[in-house]
Amino acid sequence: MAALRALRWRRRLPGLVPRRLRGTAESPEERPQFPGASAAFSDHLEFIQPQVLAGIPVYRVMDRQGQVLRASEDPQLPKEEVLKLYRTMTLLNTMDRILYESQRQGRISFYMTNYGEEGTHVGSAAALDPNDLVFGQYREAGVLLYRGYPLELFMAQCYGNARDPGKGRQMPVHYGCAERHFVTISSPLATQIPQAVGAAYAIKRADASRAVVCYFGEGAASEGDAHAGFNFAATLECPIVFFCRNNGYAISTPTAEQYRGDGIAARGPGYGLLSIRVDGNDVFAVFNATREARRRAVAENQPFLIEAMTYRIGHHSTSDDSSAYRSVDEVNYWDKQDHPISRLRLFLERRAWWDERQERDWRKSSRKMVLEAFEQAEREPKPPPRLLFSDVYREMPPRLRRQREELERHLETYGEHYPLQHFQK
Ligand SMILES: Cc1ncc(C[n+]2csc(CCOP(=O)(O)OP(=O)(O)O)c2C)c(N)n1
Ligand SMILES: [Mg+2]
Repeated sequence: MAALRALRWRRRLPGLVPRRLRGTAESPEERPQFPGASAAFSDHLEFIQPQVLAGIPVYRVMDRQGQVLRASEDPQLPKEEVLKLYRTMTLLNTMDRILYESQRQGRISFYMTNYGEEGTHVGSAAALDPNDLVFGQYREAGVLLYRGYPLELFMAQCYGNARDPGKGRQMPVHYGCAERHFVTISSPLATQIPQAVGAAYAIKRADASRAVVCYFGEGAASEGDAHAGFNFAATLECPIVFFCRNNGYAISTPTAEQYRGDGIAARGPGYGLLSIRVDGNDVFAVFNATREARRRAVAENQPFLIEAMTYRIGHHSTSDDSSAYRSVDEVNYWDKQDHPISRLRLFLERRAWWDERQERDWRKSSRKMVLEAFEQAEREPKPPPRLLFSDVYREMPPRLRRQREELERHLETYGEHYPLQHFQK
């Protein structure tokens, strides 16, 4: 037993015991021998203050005027890459406006905008390898857009039409794309977190140089699954980047009611995760943090936690009216004075990489692209109703087959009461 304790002691503290501890109450024999902590004894009764980790700084590269604060932090991306960031962020914004409006007009059932969070999506997506596996929550459409997912397929999913890879069986915004390594969104909060860790563990065991990136909101971080995921990732030493979009709200719950600690980054050290807080409205800060976390996650098989501070400018979803719980002034501040798109545009203009005319042309042409995709999605028929029953089991169980036959009989008899002309046979 004594030998075992001595072994543990040596493993935990390689090297020598500091001279000042030798022969004192803190000598190895006197140090705590508990397997669960490596610490010294204390003779002061003192509770650790929750604020001990308060005020984790917000890493940024640019100020609000788009000026790089320290040259060494400039990621020095080539002009074309920075323009790609800008075009993706603005294209996402345009797609959001059109799909939001189309829900208001009753053309699709539901939608969630990404307004104000474009910097977190695009900055992080640009820092990843295209093969890295992404698990999203639901407000990360910009990651998929950056990876080249076509507008037509975003629209097909929201319309649930015959071109939707999910065959119209999911609510809008539940995108997924195997070729682009983007795992299909599912609504129950935080379920993606332990799944992402499992995938990262499998990747580590397969010795592949890939990372997993797992996005979630600060509200989802309160779920038990977040705890399970963080702890498994740390103990199994998985190559994963946890990316928290802290946008100030979980539907109507503001962060002041969501947690009492210093946000999500402060939890990282408790789990043994390397953690950082960044300005999510600074696309370069997001890029730098994600690139470094991703590089080290793969090189060292270590999990990282990034908390990107941002603001949800839109309502939570089309089922929400945020004027019931926040002021117009608050929203206006983020929309007009601290917006990731405006900040990147100011950066571009300082470099003379973009001007008013390019902006006008791009707004016009991108809107046209989105509208064309939108009109095409609307023209497309819906998938055949019988597909409702497929793809769950390799062989359809008898009870599902019976239900499908029942539906078919029902539609034969009462079909005139349904808009079957819009569905494929
Ligand atoms: C397990 C579970 N509980 C509750 C909900 C309902 N719900 C959907 S989104 C949401 C808020 C999530 O907030 P956050 O994680 O901060 O993400 P954000 O919407 O701000 O991007 C809630 C409570 C859900 N989908 N799943
Ligand atoms: Mg949130």
